[in-house]
Amino acid sequence: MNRRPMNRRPLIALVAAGCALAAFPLAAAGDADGPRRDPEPTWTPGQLRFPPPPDNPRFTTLRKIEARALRAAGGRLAPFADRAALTIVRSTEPRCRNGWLTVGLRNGGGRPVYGDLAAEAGPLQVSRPVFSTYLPAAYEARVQLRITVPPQVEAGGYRLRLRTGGERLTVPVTVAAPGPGQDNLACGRLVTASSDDPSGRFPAASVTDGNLNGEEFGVGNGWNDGTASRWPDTVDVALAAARPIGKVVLHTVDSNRYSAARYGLRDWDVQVRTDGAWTTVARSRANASARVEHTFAPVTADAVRVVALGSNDGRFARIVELEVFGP
Ligand SMILES: [Ca+2]
Repeated sequence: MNRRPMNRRPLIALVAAGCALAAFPLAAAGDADGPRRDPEPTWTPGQLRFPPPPDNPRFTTLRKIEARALRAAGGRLAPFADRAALTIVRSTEPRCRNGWLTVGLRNGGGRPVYGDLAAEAGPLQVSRPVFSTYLPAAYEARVQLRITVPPQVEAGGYRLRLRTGGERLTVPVTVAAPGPGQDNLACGRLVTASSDDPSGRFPAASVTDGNLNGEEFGVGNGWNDGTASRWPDTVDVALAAARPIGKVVLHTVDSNRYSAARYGLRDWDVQVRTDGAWTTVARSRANASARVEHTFAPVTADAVRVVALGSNDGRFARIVELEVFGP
């Protein structure tokens, strides 16, 4: 894996927020995994060759939708979301008051089209108010959407409204006051890593920025160590004070291009610091998932450390977010 995204040929146009038309980068002619030919796009229904995922993390993979979803869409463009409702914990630290879901639009018609998906959740904020894409017949386009709770917004019930053409979809969003063990104690806290990639595109501080979007790995969200194929690597999070903790959640890289099973962190220990001494409280071995939750007997600690021992490609430690919770 080359950690630096490569130049891609423009294939599809996408209008991001602000409706500016942008070139849609696609497959590389080759990368560290071996040479790969660009697909020849033929947009005739039934003959479309599926393009590999774009490298640019701002864009989403197109994939063929199921016959059932086609029928449900009634032969038209329709918005969709990957969950029926969303709950966001109103964390003590404002920057971690956000939730994620996958949304998109489906083309249930018989012809390729350009489609717009509008997303609005006032007074909550959405990371992408407009998602617009070329969409072949019988395809869907997906994008990760972040819903952020502004500081002045209190706990309560809100709604995410999705709209494409005349079709609408509403997703209830509950903003909940943090209950026991729900406040992420790592959010916004100081991070210290054993090494950093010199490019500056994998800042260790992004491990506690509340951003869980693996698609932004390599463009500012997620830590990548700077010592290829050398282990262990460590990343420490200093808590505000000594606190009882009982759960640590590690998010490794997992995106359309860089799957956890191929590039994610595989083996690690979780340590906590009490009175200056580090103790191992949890271990992960042979992991292939994007998210791993460790629960352990409550312990009072003022810092948490991940000792990275191996990744699925054997090259680098990659962590998108580290969350720490009380018991
Ligand atoms: Ca992050």
